[in-house]
Amino acid sequence: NAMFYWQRTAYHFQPERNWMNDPDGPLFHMGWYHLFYQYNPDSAVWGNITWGHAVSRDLIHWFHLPFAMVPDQWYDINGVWTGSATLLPDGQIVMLYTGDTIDSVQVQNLAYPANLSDPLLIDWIKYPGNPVLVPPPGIETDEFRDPTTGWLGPDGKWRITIGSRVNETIGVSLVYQTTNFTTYELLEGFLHAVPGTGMWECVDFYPVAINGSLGLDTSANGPDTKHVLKASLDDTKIDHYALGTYDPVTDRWTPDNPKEDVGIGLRVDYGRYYASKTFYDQQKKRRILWGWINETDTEEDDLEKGWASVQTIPRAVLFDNKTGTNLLQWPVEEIESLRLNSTDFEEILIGPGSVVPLDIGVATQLDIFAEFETELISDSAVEEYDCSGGAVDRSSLGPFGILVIADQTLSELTPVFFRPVNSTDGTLKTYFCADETRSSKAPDVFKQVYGSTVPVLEGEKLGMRVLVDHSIVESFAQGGRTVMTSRIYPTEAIYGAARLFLFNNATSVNVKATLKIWQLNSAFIRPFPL
Ligand code: DQQ
Repeated sequence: NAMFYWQRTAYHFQPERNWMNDPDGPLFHMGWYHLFYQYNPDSAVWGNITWGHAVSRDLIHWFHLPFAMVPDQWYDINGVWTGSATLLPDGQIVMLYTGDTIDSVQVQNLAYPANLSDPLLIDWIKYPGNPVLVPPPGIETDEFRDPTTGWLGPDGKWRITIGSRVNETIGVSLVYQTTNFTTYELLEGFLHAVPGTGMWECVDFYPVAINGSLGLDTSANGPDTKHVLKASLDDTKIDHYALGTYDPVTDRWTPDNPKEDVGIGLRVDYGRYYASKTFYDQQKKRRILWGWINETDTEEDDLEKGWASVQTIPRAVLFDNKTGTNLLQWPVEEIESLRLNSTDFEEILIGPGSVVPLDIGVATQLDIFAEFETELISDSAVEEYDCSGGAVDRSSLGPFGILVIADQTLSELTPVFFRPVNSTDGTLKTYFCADETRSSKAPDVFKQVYGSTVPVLEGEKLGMRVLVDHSIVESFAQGGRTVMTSRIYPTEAIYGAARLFLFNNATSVNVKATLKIWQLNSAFIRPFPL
């Protein structure tokens, strides 16, 4: 449908047509990155879930391959649902996934590549003894899904964890031990449990180095590591994580800060984002995070368009040893290969209440770096603000930032901005927000203001990086401490009509902005020439 063509992205991963949801089983094998994903081959809405499969040399340009797995067995006939890959030390690849059975029971199944010497891993074999796990006593048969990547304990046994729910509202993650991935022992208790968080989907569990810029293999542990526990909350459709310590003897994980426990504290991404999953890239020694950007338009529109959803640009994940309280997420360096020409702007002055155009030509595919300094020009008040009022809600010290995917007359625009606040508790807080409320004139698009606080340390400038791709905006503050993704549907600010502006809606500060902005090329995402 030509009417929706501009809403396709140019460098985000997406199938050619139909519905996609969670990323599955990401891995690196013989020079190729593999991405599998939840896919409906028949329609642009969820159903008939099959594993789509694509490969890439660089995580940016992709080849679509034949489906890896289709729902064709009694134990997955209602869907080949989400799962994860484990690379064994002897080179084998183990894929564990949830099958929805003929009776709508959630079970875990094992699959493996038919031919490990095929770099494309085209053919997959489902283990004849499937399912390898069925819901244990006390767990609802439809609340047992999304096995993680395995990790090896000091006793030489592998562990996996699977999210669920107990006693109505307690989100939990079960731990199983195995030596062969075909038979398993359920451990008593849980890796972790958090009251009030409901069913945990797509649990992810991995170590991060306390110091250093490298990612860690999923089995790494020790005094120099922390462990991240992430759950996708079925009730709210939000991905939450927390930092903590994992004891491989008791198989318990303890949050660093119980007030910021899984599901009640930090989010992976404060925008349109769900069902994320990491993997360890053994080639470049980094941990890479994928996430599903779900839709903001209606199912009717998706059906008319013939497609729904994209994946984020893969992000490298590290522990933030400056704050000690959060992860850092950053687009993989390979995205820089898409950079074309760049434009620099030095210390552009933006007075209170003003908008400044940035003359960069086409503004639909951008990699924007922006730094902001403020100068107080009148007394600032002590105020309570957060992101919720959006970019029009003026206060002493903010908001200020950029307007992306805006048309010349500002009839459509998406502000991405900072809002520092002298809060009543005596601290200076900084919010990082994205306001979609004026992003589209299309009436049936869900529009929201997103955001959260971002840690800003003594002496740091405020800095954001924003990836713009037609209808997707991925925004990273302070080196990736707080991240949010927007799915917007402009109707005017499209192609050559899309512009970029700076704005300052603070009442008491002048803002000086310094920017470097790259135009980005499109990525090749197309069928493999088999
Ligand atoms: N999507 C899958 C499930 C998972 C959910 C089904 C999360 O395995 O729990 O498509 O989006």
